[in-house]
Parts: sequence; C-alpha cells; structure tokens
Amino acid sequence: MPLDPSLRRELVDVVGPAHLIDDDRRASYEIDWTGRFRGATPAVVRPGGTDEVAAVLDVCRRHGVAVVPQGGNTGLVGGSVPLAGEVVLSLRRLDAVGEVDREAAQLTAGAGASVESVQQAAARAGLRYAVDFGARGSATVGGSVATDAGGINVLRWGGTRAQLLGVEAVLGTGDVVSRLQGLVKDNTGYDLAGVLCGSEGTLGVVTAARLRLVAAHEHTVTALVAFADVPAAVRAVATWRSSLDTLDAAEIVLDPGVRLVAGVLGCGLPFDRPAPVYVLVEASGHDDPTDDLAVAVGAVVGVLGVAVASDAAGRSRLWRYREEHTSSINTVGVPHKYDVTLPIAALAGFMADVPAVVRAAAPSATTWLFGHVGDGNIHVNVTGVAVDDPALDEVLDEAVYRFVVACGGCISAEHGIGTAKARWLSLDRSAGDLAAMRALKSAFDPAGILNPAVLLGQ
Ligand code: FAD
Ligand code: 2HG
Ligand code: ZN
Repeated sequence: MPLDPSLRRELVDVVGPAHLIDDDRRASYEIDWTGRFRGATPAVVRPGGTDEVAAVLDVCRRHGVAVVPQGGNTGLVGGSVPLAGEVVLSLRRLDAVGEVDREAAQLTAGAGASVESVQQAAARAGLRYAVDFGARGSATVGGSVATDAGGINVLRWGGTRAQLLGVEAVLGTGDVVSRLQGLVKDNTGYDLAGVLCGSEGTLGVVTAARLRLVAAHEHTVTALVAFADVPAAVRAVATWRSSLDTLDAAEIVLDPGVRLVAGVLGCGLPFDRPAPVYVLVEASGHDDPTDDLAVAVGAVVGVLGVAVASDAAGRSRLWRYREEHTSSINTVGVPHKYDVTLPIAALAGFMADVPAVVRAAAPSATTWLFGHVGDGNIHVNVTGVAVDDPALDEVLDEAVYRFVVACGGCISAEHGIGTAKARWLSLDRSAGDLAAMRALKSAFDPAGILNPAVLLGQ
C-alpha cells in the first residue's frame, strides 16, 4: 500500500528524501528476528534527532497514521514490526554514545546506539555497563529501555530499569520529556523514565537514555557445572546466590539443547560424559573469585562435573553452549517462544511438567528449556508445530500461560508482551491493573498512534 502523497511530502520535509524508505529496502524492517512475525509498511522513516522524531509523530498524528518504533528489530514478541500496516519509525540514526562521566559513572546514549557500543564505551573508561544479552550487537538502547531488557546479569545488577537514571522521549501527545542529568536521587514528581521503561513503545518514543555504569572487575571466572537433575541445579543456584557475593550470572541449559548447539556449531560436547542438566555460573571481582567459586561449587550436592575458564577464549567457549541456544533452535524451525518467570520454589516442577503441557496441546511439539535460572526466568521454546495456524497458537498459548500462572509465575519476564501475548494479558493482570494501564495509555498517547497493537492490543 503506497503512502498517501501529502503524508509522504510532509514526512520528507522532516527527514529528507534519503531517510524515507518506501522501496524494496523496507523488507528487513518488516520481518522480525525469528521470522515468525511478518508485516508490511508503506514507509520506513529514519529521523536524525529528537526534534525530527517529534515532527514525524506530529505529522502521523495529524494524518491519523499509526507508528511502530523500531530499534535493532531483535525483539522476540512481534512488537517491532508493522503487522497492521503501520509506518516504521526507525531510531537507528540516533546512535551517539556520549562521553563517559567517570566521576558519576554514567553516560548518555542515543536510542539507536547498540547495547554493545555502550558496553564498549564503558569498558574504555574502566567501567562496565551491566546489562548484557546475546543480541547486544544489534539491540539498541531505545529498544532495551522500551522492553526493560533483562539478560544474564540481572541477579547481581538488575535489568535495564535498574540502570536507568533518566530518559529523553517524545510522548504520543507530542510532548518531549527530558531528564538526563543523571541525579541518582530525584523523586521530584512521577518517575516518567520508570513508566516509559518497559512500555514497549506504546506511550512514547525514547530518543536517549542516561545510564548507570558499575565498576569493571579485573577478574572473571566462568564454570559449567553438570548436574543429574533440575531440582539439584536449582538448589545449588539458590545456595550460590546467598553464599557468593561475586556471582554475576547463573544460567541453566539441558542436555538436548547443548547437543543441538554442539551440532549446529560443529563443536564437541562440554564433557566426555554428558549430563542431563548444566548450570553456567560466572563470578567477577577485584580479587580473583576462582577459589570462592570452587568452594561454593564443592559445597553443593549433586555435582557431576565442572569445567572452569578464566581466560576470554575459554570463557566464551563455555558461554556458547548457553548463548547459541536461540540461533540453534531457529535452525530446527521457527519457534513459538514463551519467556516466563516462576517463583524459585516452583521452578523445577514447572520445568518437569511444561513439556507434557505443551504436548497435550500440540502432540508433534518439541520443547526446549533454558534460561536465567538465577532470577527464575525460563525460556520455553516450542518447535515442530505450525507458526501460521492461529487456532493452534490459541490452544498452545493458553495451555502454557495458564500453567505458568497456576504455578505462581508471570507471562513475560524480559521480552515484553508485544503483539504475541497481548491476548493473554488479562490472565496475569487484574481488571484494576489493566484499567490503570489503559488510563496511562490514553494520557500519554490519546490519539492511539504508538504501537496500537502492542501490549494492550486494539
Ligand atoms: P526492537 O526489537 O526494535 O523493539 C522492541 C520493542 O521496543 C518494540 O515494541 C518496539 O516498538 C519498541 N521500541 C524500540 N525502540 C524504541 C524506542 N526508541 N522508543 C520506544 N519504543 C521502542 N531480551 C532480553 O531481555 N534478555 C535477553 O537475554 C535477550 N536475549 C536475546 C538474544 C537474541 C539472540 C535475540 C535475537 C533477542 C534477545 N532478546 C533478549 C530480545 C531483544 O534483544 C530485546 O528485547 C531488546 O531489548 C530489543 O532491542 P531492539 O533495539 O532490537 O528493539
Ligand atoms: C536468551 O536469554 C534470550 O537467550 C532469548 O532471552 C531467549 O530465544 C529465547 O527464547
Ligand atoms: Zn533471556
């Protein structure tokens, strides 16, 4: 569907002809990373600054045209692609990473800067940006703020919200909110950055963020610890969380997933004797935490084997068995993804039973389980079922989400609700919660032009 000529003219007036894309180059903006969510857009608009973002939104509001903000397009819940013919507002040109303020241990980054470029700037200043996850090279600051991205270090440092000292954003109303001074204590009125964080582009378009940095540690040690079963692994992680104050990450993977990764990468298995369950544990400190980690691992029962590395190459050899799960599962087929958090006490039971719940809904399914066991966030990936069958989606989604909620968990841990889970929000949130969310949506975006299909749905 071509863009209305007067709308096109006004958008070109704002961003210039080079930054309005309405030819074949739109294709990569129209499909998500997994290949499951594909839409179509009349145009991709690439503003170069906050004033241009505000002007683009103003044009779209006047024309009654909905917009999907897009950063790195690595989101996994169908929230970043134009499934209902929206204009795509790409923030990638806003990719400046500001000077690191070493005294405050902070920096300001544009929405389009990659998470990795923030990590690198922090490292050059002898500091660290504590948010980290596999899509770091493409995922953007704006996208990670919009989704409150979690990742592998949440158990020690918190997720994106915990690093966020302020944002600049253009609301759906057209108002620009800006608080980038980085005042650590500032409770002057509502916490607008906190509200925008995790709002998935439904309330405002983030154009920049002020981010907290933490101390970089001289020593990091990674261990892959093998267990006979999930309950033993979960118990061990609970012990390490309270005994190891250097613990950065605790990630769980299972034998089938590790075999899949090894097959896809063409590398060997981590141990001569494969184990049913592995926990990848990482600790860092100004002093070498290797001895403390060894003591902590030695103190738990059920350990079948340990591989340890403290050099960069050895550590990344261990990490690939965890980090390459997402891309390896994609080689099997386009997956259904469920990103859920369980109470620690319910985690092992959930992991034992969810494959049967999935099979009851879709007998041909294969279930892959892995994730951030240190904070209770498990990724359930389902392959071997059609991804273009809405009736099957309905049955499968309902079965998994009802089981999660029955176990005391929540239906979105870190990826967001997007369009994929909007239908199921009321399973997990009360009528009062939903009314408050809708009130925020109408106050921040009264015309309903920002991601109308995402989170609260149509
Ligand atoms: P996009 O995918 O472009 O957008 C995501 C959502 O944010 C959409 O709803 C979009 O409309 C909105 N949005 C984007 N930019 C803005 C903006 N500037 N203002 C307002 N709204 C905006 N996520 C985790 O939390 N933890 C992980 O461990 C993790 N690992 C991953 C590993 C892989 C291999 C992949 C492919 C993804 C992973 N993700 C993970 C998911 C994804 O990377 C994150 O959700 C990330 O934060 C998305 O950033 P993005 O820039 O790609 O956003
Ligand atoms: C991860 O932790 C990401 O690797 C992606 O959140 C999870 O692929 C997934 O389901
Ligand atoms: Zn994850």
